[in-house]
Amino acid sequence: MPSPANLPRLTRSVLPALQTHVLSPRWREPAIGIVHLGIGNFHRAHQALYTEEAMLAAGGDWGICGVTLQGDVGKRDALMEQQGLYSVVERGPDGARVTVVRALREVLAMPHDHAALFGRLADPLVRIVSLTVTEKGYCRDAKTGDVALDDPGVAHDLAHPLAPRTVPGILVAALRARRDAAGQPFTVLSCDNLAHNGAALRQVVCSFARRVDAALADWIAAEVAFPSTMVDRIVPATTDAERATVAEQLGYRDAAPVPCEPFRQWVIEDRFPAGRPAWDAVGAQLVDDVTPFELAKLRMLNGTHSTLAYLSMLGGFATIDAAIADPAMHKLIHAMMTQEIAPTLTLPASFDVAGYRDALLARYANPALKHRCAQIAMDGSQKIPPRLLATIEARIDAGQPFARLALAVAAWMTFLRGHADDGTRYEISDPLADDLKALAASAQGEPQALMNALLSVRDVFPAQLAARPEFRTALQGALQLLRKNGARRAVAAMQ
Ligand code: CS2
Repeated sequence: MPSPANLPRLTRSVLPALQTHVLSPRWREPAIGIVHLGIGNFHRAHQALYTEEAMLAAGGDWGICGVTLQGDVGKRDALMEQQGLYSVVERGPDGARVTVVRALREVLAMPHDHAALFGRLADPLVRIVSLTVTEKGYCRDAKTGDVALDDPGVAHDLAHPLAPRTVPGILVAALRARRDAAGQPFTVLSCDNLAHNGAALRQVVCSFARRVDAALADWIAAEVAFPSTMVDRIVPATTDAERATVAEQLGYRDAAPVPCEPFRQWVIEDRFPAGRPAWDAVGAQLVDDVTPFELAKLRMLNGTHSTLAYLSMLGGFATIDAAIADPAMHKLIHAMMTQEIAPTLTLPASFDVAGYRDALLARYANPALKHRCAQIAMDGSQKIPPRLLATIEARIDAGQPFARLALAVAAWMTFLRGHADDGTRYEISDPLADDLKALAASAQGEPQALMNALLSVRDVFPAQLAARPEFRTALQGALQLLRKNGARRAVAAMQ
């Protein structure tokens, strides 16, 4: 197999030689109609692919300008050297399928490319600004849902509204320019794992705007659409395995391929005053209200993903497929979905919950993906509330047990000690890592002290939930179970 380093680079000039690896040979280079904030693997394996298919199905100038907000000029340069091209490496039980994606036309890196970005955002042909910036990218106050004024980036942007670096700062500056030019606003499309993600982003943006210009905030609230979406595709981080697969199948070097599973789903509230790609023509579901779909996914998939991740970081499973292959873990997750999570969902009669559960378990078991538990374990302070705490609150309100959900939260709390049951150390990657690690260390492994210390973190645990005796009792029991038995035996005991 050729080494990728010795192969010519993937560029648009070699596309004619790759016609068996593109969605269709019929391709017209589109003008840019979408700016996407957060040009990570997930966007490139999900929305960008849907958007290329939509253009192939129904035309339209929906080329994508992707933006990295982390100043990742290496990613920008790697993709721009390929003229925006990259490969999606779909890994299923029956092998790998490589598809070269052409919809990405430009990549910018903030803050370096500030002028280019705002030139794009001012262009009336840009009718959608979409986002995958992960939960922490919203700069959201967990207690109020407004913009977090104590966020250093927000403080900078409020002081320098014409040189923004945060999502709310950039969106407000761009929408102000649209209003001042008497232009039509773009639609703001959140594609992150947050409940009611469009409404959540709208509240952050409007509360930021109100601090800058109340009339602008009123205009945004009245004129700008923030549809919510549910996005789903398991997309691990890129490894050399993807670069090797692309080299083998294409005979060209791709510096930024993206691995993913075969499954994908996109449910979108259909509110696009300035128009949208024909996503509905290529499998996306355009609906009036995405809520049932987003809660099912957030709680059944993301909630059990995080459960598997933290129990595995303690119990020594490196990947999701290895964890779900363990009979006790499989039984725990199956029962958690069936008995504790599914009853909290309000779903259409046509929604086959048992089928959804079984499909998730099969997706987790995909041996080709090697989705690392450490990747899913990142940013727990941002993920635990929407994925697990909201479900627990629903169970308490219904007077129903939630021992497995409590074990998941206890596993995250225990994970913050920084080592597995066998002593193997790992890094904690989380916006609140320093505070969380210090609080966990202060408890010195004592379950009640650990619970009291971490329940005091208001950016994670609302005061009302932290005070509920049912929650404290279940959580303390789970912490004691983990401390006494370790993760694997605790899971076995939880059957
Ligand atoms: C995962 C998600 O890393 C994580 O937190 O739970 O990225 C998950 O793979 C996607 O939401 C699946 O659609």
